[in-house]
Amino acid sequence: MAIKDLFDRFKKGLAKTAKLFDVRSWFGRKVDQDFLDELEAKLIKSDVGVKATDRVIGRVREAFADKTAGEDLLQFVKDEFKALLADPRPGTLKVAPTKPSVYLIAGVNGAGKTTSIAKLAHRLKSEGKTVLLAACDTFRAAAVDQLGIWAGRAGTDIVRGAPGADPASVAHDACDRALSRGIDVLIVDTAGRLHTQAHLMRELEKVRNVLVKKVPGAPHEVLLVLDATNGQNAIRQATEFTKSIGCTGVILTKLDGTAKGGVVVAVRQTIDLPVKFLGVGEGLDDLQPFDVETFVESLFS
Ligand SMILES: Nc1nc2c(ncn2[C@@H]2O[C@H](COP(=O)(O)OP(=O)(O)OP(=O)(O)O)[C@@H](O)[C@H]2O)c(=O)[nH]1
Ligand SMILES: [Mg+2]
Repeated sequence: MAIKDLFDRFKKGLAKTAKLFDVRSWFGRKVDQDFLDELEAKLIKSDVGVKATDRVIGRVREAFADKTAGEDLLQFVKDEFKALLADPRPGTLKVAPTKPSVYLIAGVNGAGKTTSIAKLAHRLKSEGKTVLLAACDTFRAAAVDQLGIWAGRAGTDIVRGAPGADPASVAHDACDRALSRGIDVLIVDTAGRLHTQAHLMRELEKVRNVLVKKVPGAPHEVLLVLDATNGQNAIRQATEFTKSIGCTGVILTKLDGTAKGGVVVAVRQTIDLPVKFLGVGEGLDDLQPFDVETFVESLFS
């Protein structure tokens, strides 16, 4: 995708948070206590988190107290955000040396797991890769159907079990099929669950163990899907999920529906997981690889 398209999609997806920040309204104002209080309230509201907010406000006060807000202040705040988001780890998904690469997807109910899988499958297919989906959310028949419909749209194969089947057995069959057909990427969908539901967390560990046993080095990514509209609650979920299944990255969804786009900063600052993708809409093309530069520019556009 061209850089401009990428920027436009981010901009559209982050419009609500950008509107909250409303940088044009800063210009020409004196950087006094009122100004700093307002900026602080906006940062908190965007769910950047208290620590990051304190840092940005402190630094702005130091550098701009009693000056007039303009382009230089905006640039300063953008640079602060870029520093808060900087991550030396690659934003791309790990690719296994031998096929298939296996990605396990987890998260609470309704976070956007199945939709994100469809988008990811679509993206990987457009890169020329073969993709297989495993419908390990056997809890509801409708969940399997939903993934089936998405698989159809994205043009990928799907392995499904009977309703109520053991998710681990579906994972087992999916690994067999991916291995025998030389599939590039296997993506495993799971039922939504709360970290407090011990039996469901054990079920997830069981699925994970099957992947470990069946495919060398798998799962190559354990992606936690977080709903950005949950703001700070999403951070709590991430901490707990990481404890039990060892997540390797985050997909943050529904940024288009919220002014809490700052939660990306909170994810980076409070849980030590790289943000890999952002969901910015319900269409197949609405999953964007996370890029600090584009993200920050869109947030303050
Ligand atoms: N606006 C918007 N909606 C999204 C995005 N991602 C997912 N959704 C919507 O969120 C709802 C739930 O998405 P699912 O993909 O079914 O969520 P899930 O995590 O698989 O849900 P369970 O399997 O029930 O736990 C659907 O209506 C999606 O269309 C996004 O990035 N933006
Ligand atoms: Mg689902």
